[in-house]
Amino acid sequence: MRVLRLRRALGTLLALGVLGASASCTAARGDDARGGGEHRAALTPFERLLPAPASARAAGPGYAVGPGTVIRTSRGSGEEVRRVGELLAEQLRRPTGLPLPVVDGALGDGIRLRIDEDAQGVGEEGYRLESRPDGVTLTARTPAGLFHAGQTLRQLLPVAGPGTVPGGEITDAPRFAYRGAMVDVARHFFTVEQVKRYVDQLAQYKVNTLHVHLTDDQGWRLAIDSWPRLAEYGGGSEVGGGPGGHWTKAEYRDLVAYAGERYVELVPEIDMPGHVNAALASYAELTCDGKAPARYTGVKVGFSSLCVGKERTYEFIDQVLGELAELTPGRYIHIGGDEAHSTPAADYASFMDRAQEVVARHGKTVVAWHQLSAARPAPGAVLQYWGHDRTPAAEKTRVATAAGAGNPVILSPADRLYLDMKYDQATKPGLAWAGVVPVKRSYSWDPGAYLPGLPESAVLGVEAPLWTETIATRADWEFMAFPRLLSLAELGWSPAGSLDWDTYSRRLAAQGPFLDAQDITFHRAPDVPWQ
Ligand code: TNX
Repeated sequence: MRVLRLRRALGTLLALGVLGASASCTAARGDDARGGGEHRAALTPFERLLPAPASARAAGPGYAVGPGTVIRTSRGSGEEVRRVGELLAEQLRRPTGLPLPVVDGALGDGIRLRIDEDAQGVGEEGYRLESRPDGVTLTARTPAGLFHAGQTLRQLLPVAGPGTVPGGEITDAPRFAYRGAMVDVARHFFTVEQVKRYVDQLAQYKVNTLHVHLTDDQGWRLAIDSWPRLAEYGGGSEVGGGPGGHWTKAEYRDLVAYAGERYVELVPEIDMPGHVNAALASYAELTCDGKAPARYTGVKVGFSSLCVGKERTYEFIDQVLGELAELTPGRYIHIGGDEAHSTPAADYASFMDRAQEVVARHGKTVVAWHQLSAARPAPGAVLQYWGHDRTPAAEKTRVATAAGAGNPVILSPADRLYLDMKYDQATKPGLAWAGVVPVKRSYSWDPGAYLPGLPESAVLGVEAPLWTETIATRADWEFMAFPRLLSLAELGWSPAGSLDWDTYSRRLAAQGPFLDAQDITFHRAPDVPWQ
């Protein structure tokens, strides 16, 4: 019975061209496929890929990675491709135990990285991977595409030891341009080293954006030269009364560069006009009554506001956002705009008008939480939707209407993609205000047909935020993110036609050993058939 269901699900993928011709798949599966009984056939490496590629066809014998394997980049492709090759070598050395030198010269056996600006069907970020006995060729239009190809290659090899990349061909490209995660380093402080570890985890599943929530009532985490007390004093607190902390500009630059080398763009957020108690505590001149509040270590939201009527407020945001823009090679600056419950609606709208102007003046595109749609989103400003099934229809309509007027949307439904929601009532860390979110629920929805009136073309992509009111350790962070982060990765990358829980859950189960090998703490969710 189970086998039958599996066959049907695999059949759907085959029919959609996701897994290629059935004959070659069966051949590649070999004896496993005939294993029968109540044992499910083991997935072949092509079938196991997560996120599922746009198309894959197993055919013929593959390439055995061994002691003689080299990684080839050609001088003509430039320094950046060389760097992608070096990084791939570094990532493959540990699991394979092989030296994998990176050499100049595209011709010859081995793993070859090549840029072809005319490559078809791969877009800006996609790639082609061809595996034959004489080698594996990765082809892309951009170094980013080659990087993603390398991440696919990692999954085609065994968790440990050398192995054979199965013969065949993959042509792959993402469904959405924006595939993001967010981490809140304000409620609890995390070091740049900890965030870098997350960057590695994201990049490996082709997630290309990391939104960092840098400021909130409980702490200000980034040094700003023109307002030094923000980090020095406002950074010295966190939820629960711990010491907090902040990042220097040098540390932040280092994080930006580290992420950039892995094709992860940082989107920094300074939340305003609410969520600003740490700033008000640091500078009394930012409050309307001139009295600085105490630092805050609780978990309430919506009680603080910048003083909308004061000109000093706008000098403040101009200087802060100016310094932030200067640290940001990426396109976006996130200005929050959520839960401004203590800012009257008219004040909120006039404040957000000016804040959006400031961002534009510093050459960046605004991202804001979808509450901005109730004010006046600037042309091109991106709205991040964080509603859920019980969000009033009128609020959803407002977002869809703004999208129709030219404001692209990032979807972060709280009851699907909020990584701080509990898996079930027994989950120790986490909140449940949007409901509990089992792994299946995080996966089983379609971003292209999610909000009424919001066409797929207006969806920039998806993002999974991790708020940290209840999360203070790396173990809890990873436990909440994994494996639901992989739902996000697949929803963002894979074609709509390949989204299918039955096959996905088996592919996810196959990732277990890879997560274990990297010492990633994850929730062994009961709805996934872990081996
Ligand atoms: C809502 S989502 C918030 C955050 C909280 C989060 C907890 C959003 C834009 N605001 O301030 O941390 O819920 O899940």
